[in-house]
Amino acid sequence: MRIVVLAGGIGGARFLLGVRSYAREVGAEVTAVVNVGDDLLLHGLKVCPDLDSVLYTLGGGADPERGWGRAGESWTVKAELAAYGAEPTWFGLGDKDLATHLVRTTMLTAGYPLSQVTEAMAARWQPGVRLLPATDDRLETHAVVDLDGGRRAIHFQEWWVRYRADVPTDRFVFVGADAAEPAPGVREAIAAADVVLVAPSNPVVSIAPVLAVPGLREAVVEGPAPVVGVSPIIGGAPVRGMADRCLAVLGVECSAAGVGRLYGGRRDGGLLDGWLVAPEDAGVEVPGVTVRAVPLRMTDEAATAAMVRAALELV
Ligand code: FO1
Repeated sequence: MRIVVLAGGIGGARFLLGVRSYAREVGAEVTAVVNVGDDLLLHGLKVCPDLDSVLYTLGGGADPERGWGRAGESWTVKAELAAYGAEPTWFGLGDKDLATHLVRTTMLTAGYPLSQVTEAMAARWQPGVRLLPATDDRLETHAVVDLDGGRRAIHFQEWWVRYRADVPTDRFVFVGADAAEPAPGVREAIAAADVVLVAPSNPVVSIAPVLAVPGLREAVVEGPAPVVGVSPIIGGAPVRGMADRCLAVLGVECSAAGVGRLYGGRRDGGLLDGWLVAPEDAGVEVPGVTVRAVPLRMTDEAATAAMVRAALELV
């Protein structure tokens, strides 16, 4: 069996631990199509937060509490950069994490596409699933905000880390999306999939930028595989992160129903055949979508694997 997962960062990484566990149990192959909209150039280095969260988490190198960056990290270089007054100081790059960005930037500068860089890094981390960036092309999520009396676009990371979403926000834009192509292997993986899972990642700034790559959403919706999403919202609140703030920007209700309807039923040109919601949200209805209530707290790999099993039983 072949499973494709559309995923973002921290929530996506945790979910992929369960997908991998389930896949090992049943002998399935897993391909993760990971968001690149969070990526940014910083101190001359290309940082890919979602790919790194997935790589470190599946490779056993992630700091479990933070969810991003490395375990046992040190911040010597960060302090030195701050001593020089090198901006931005609001985005912390750990010393171990820097090696990842140096290797990635060196390979990108040498002309390797991000998908091949990711493959090379997976050789070290052995994530146990195939990791593909949604695209090898530039695609950056920016937030259009009102700041200092004027309206302007800031990089998603500035919105997320520096302002913690606490700034009047008009909309998100996926810069470069219209010229981007699915990374090599993405279309093929989706076409060959027996099921496509939408991880409980942030629907607005993690899943949407994946689906914004021209041809990617179509590959999923027109593909043979049933599509099952997992709600990132339980009882009206995001399990982690700021999906509530992001949904508010779109004017979408922060609920399992709201996100289910945002993705939409495949029958009506949307994405989903199935939608997993938490017991707290039992009874939620999404037109044209089979909804099932199961425990959705990813407390450990077994709990997450049970979610994956429930998703597959649903279709
Ligand atoms: N998040 C923060 O809240 N503060 C940081 O200083 C920070 C640094 C950072 C460095 C590398 C990296 O891969 C991720 C980092 N993140 C940080 C998390 C990042 O903003 C989020 O993981 C995603 O981009 C949003 O899902």
